Amino acid sequence: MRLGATNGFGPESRIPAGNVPNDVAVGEMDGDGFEDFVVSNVYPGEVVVHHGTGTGSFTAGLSHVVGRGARPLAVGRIDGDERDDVAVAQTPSAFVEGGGVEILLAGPGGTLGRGGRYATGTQPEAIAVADFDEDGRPDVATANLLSNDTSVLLNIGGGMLGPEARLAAGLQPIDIGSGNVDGDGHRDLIVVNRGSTNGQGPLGSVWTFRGRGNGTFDPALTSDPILRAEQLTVGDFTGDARDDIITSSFTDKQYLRLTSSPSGAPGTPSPIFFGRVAQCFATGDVD
Ligand SMILES: [Ca+2]
Ligand SMILES: [Ca+2]
Ligand SMILES: [Ca+2]
Ligand SMILES: [Ca+2]
Repeated sequence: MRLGATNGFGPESRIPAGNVPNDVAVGEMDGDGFEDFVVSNVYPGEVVVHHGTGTGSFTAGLSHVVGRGARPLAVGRIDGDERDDVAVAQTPSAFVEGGGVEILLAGPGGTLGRGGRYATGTQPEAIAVADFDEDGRPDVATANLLSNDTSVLLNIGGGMLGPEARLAAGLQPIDIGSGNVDGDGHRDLIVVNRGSTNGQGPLGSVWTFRGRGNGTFDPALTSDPILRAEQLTVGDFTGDARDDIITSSFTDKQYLRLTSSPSGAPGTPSPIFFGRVAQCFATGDVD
């Protein structure tokens, strides 16, 4: 971890994680006003909370074991109180064949307690939390690598999710995000699929699903092919109030920007940076 300083970042400090850390998210887990963070560890399948002290240091991790294969996670106020909760995708799963999502509800002091477990498509590889039906309660969506679809699970209140709805999302969807790609105020879903990795099928592409504001989505608008797409991040990079997409082409070793059109369709992938291996990244206000 590096703390932001006046001119860049301070020195690195390392915080021990568990065995095979997979994902990390920042949230406010205990309601004390200081940001905390959570880490998922694939083995033994746990989510670990580190509480911020407000001075840039964090408490030793509080582990909550969820079972094998805790992988992508996201945070949000699932049960509507002042503490962020965790949605963590698991695969393979002890509770459902293929994959699923477990909700961990933050209690007083930021300890995690078990919420519900919900089936998703096979091997949920990425997870997003956003309010798709505009009822003020955050909902959950996953990108399911091996069932070639996305699962949308709407929050039904009381910290619980309803059953999944599936949307076909191309061959091997690998990352998912949410934003407003058409500027209409409704949350949209954005999925990147990597396509065939053995040359026997289609290339990858970015798919945008325009949200209707009620938890359902229009049929996907798809981008031009991308060689071995891997990750995406969503943000308004052009200042036109429509969210755009940056993804990476693992094979071409480059980042691509897709500028959203007024219809919400992903634009033509255009290179913005060449690196050695473009696989994993994020954007933010770094200055
Ligand atoms: Ca806190
Ligand atoms: Ca909560
Ligand atoms: Ca909702
Ligand atoms: Ca929209």
